[in-house]
Amino acid sequence: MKIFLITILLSFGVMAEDYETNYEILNPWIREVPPVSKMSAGFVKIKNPSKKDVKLVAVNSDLSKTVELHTHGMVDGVMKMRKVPHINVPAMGEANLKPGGLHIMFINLKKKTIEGEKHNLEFVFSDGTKIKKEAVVK
Ligand SMILES: [Cu+2]
Repeated sequence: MKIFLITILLSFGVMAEDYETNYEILNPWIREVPPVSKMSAGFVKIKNPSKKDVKLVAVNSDLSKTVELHTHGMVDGVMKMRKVPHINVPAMGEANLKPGGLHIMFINLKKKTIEGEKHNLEFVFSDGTKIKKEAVVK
């Protein structure tokens, strides 16, 4: 009986640890743009409950030909976007992609963005984790 209980506790321990490496993709959304627009942006909050820092290295989507990770910054007094190689998601912390800051850039849209429609996004992390999540157009 004792051994049986220990076995159960051990397997719970393993499950808890597995769960901790699951990154949370919260409220992903894509900005609705006029049909003539070739670009749109996406936003999301990513939580990292694990004890290791991780990087968001890519987002895959069939919404556009190219998907990049971008940030905003001042260049000669003008707010400009620029591509970043990855976005850090600190251990026990989060990355917040929001208008005016870090964002997902959809370049050369293949589809129209229509409010309420959903598009599949795949978030790729530096440790090889891939998470699929639907993002809604707003
Ligand atoms: Cu951008």
